[in-house]
Amino acid sequence: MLPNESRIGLRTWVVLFLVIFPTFFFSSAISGAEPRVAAKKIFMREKVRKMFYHAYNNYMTYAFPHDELKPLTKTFTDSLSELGNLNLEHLPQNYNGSALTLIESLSSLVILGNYSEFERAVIWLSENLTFDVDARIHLFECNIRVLGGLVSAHILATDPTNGLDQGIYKNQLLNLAEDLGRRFLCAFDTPTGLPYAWINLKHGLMENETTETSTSGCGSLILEMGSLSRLTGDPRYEAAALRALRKLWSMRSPLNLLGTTLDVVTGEWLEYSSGIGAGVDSFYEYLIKAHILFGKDEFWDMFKSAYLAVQKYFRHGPWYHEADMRTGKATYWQLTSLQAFWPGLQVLVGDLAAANSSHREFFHVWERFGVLPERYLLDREMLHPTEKYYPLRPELAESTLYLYRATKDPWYIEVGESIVNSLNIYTKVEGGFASIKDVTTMQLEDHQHSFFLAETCKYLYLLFDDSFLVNKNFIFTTEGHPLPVRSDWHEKLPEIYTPTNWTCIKNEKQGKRASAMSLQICPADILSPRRGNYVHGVESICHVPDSRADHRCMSDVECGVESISCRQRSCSIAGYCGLWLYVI
Ligand code: DMJ
Repeated sequence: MLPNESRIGLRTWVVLFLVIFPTFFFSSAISGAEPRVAAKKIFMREKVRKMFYHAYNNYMTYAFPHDELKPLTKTFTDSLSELGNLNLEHLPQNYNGSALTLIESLSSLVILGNYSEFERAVIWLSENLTFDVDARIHLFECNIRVLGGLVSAHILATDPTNGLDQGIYKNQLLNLAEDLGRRFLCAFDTPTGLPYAWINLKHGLMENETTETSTSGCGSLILEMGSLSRLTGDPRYEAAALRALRKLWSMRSPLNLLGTTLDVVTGEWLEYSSGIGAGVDSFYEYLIKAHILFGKDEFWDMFKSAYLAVQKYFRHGPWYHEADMRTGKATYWQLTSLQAFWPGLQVLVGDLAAANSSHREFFHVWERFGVLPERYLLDREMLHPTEKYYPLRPELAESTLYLYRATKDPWYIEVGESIVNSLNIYTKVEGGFASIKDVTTMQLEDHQHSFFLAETCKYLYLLFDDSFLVNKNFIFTTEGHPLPVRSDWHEKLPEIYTPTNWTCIKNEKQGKRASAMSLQICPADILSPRRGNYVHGVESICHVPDSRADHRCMSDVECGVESISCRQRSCSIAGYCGLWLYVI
């Protein structure tokens, strides 16, 4: 059962949050608050400012223009190709970084009012940054960090109220963003429209690239790519992201649940269990934020159904476990650090009671360990044996900010203070802020993630001083980059998806294999050693027999040959075509 707020009507609360709350709350940015709280907020704001510059200056001294800082050894890591790359596969040989942390810091510099440093950064990026690099990148990570960072900073740079010298800025960041967006388009050239998780920035899609991706990987692109389309007038970015999102939504179960991983070529789920954490989190976030940013009912309708399903099947009191999308039955009872963003999302829809109760539980865990461990097994009441780390994540600070802005309850200021103190006690080192490898020993790890500057410091700063938001409506991308809510963006989105005439970069080495659509490589007839005869090659990537109304198969022959592997597809006992039983 949802709390009363939800029954009033979620959309009413979104409107309230965007229209009434800003007027009421922004007027009290710092000065209007009760004097003791106001004094604490100023004190804490300055503490966060120091944190930001300690992280930023060390990055600029020891790591720039490489991607991220290694604060313990005061050196750098060119980590763009490592993001989302758990097995560290296909790392580039000749890549020297893309100033990732600087790009991620741009919007924070504006929020902190440091326009001169912002200008310096813009000039450096426009003169030096290139995406024509032989690096395999994770589309989702590159989208939220680099494309989102550039698009947001471009909007901030063109806003005269931010005090930037308008003579200097000539759309350099937008040009860079557009170049990157064009490179992204190759990833969407699949039979389903669902994008590949990985592309090479220089060569496009690589040979034998994995077809596996995640729900957030397909469903969290619309804010950045939609904004890029609105800013450039080129509808392709928005159309590609929208098509992927629609396809993903069409794959939901009758319970309105989605899984966690899927295949972009076949459009089939690979992992049916999902929750609100890793691999899925920002999918929900982008549905509601896309509705706010682009004003389209379609996003709202998707969000409402998805949100209600989460509350129905994942929620257990203040906790959220995982469930099987097909049955709604609980699978994993785990608290993960990423889930802590959820109360912030609930504030956006006005589900304040639920938001508050979950936020309190996350904060109790923070207090117990000093920070939030990556994964805690709720059913066994113990830390996950290999995920005891805390990589400076922002999610708890993010939810605290949303809850404070919606309630003005000074308790959230205390929560923020506690987060700031923990970060300073446990993670601050001479060379920056280090991740925690193990929350039971507080052993450090030599990595300062770029989202510490893009999100963690930003949300904490805004908690204590939200003057940047006075009289303005922004949504924040999942990486904390602000995008303004503008009435002229509330127009119709392109309904028609036209994948023709795309000018994406193809992998020259691979020629025709750059596109999964062009993988028609199997011979017409294939000899099956199992049967000793020739099997007719159907050459369909995602073939389903259409002779029967329920699209089920009766025999292997009906399933044809899968054109990527040239393997005979087989008909399962349940009557579904797949590759799971026999190999030719
Ligand atoms: C950020 O990169 C984004 O918030 C993403 O959506 C998931 N979380 C990380 C930081 O924890």
